[in-house]
Amino acid sequence: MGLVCAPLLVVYTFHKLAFVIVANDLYKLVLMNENSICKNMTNFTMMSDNDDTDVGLATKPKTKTEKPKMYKVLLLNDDFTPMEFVVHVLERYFGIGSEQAYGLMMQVHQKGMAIVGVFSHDVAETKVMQVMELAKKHQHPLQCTMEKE
Ligand code: TYC
Repeated sequence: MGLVCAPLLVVYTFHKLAFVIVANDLYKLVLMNENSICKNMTNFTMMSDNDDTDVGLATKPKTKTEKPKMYKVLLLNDDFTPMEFVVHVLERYFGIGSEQAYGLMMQVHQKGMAIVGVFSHDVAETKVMQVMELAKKHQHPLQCTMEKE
C-alpha cells in the first residue's frame, strides 16, 4: 500500500528501517535508498504489522468500550385516562406487579409524572411507541415520553 505523508516524529532508525509516529499510529518504514530519512520521508512504503518488530513500541493500545447511553421513560398525568388503564399499561409493558403498578400510577396522578423505567435507546423508544399506540387505540390522552438519563 503506498502512502505519502509527513511523519510527525521519527522515533527510531535502524539499518534501512525507520519507525515513525503519524497521527498516534506507529509505522515501520523502508527507506527507498541510502539517503537520509528526512529526504525520503514522503516516499515510503507502509509495511504490514504482522511481524514481531513492534516489541517495545511506545503507543498506548486503544481500548474503547463505551458505556451505552440510557433513557428514562416517563409517564405523564392527565385528567381523562382511567386509572385502571394506566395500571394495565404499567403491568403489560413495564413488567410491574399490580400493587407496585397501582402505587406508580398514583404517583403520576398526584405528582404529574414519574419515571417508569430506564432502558437502552431502542427499548425505551419501543415502550413509548407501544404505550402511545394502545392509548390512541382506546382514545385516551395518556402521554409517555423518553429522556436521556
Ligand atoms: N389522572 C387520571 C385520572 O384521574 C389518572 C392517570 C394516572 C392518568 C396516571 C394518567 O399517567 C397517568 N383518571
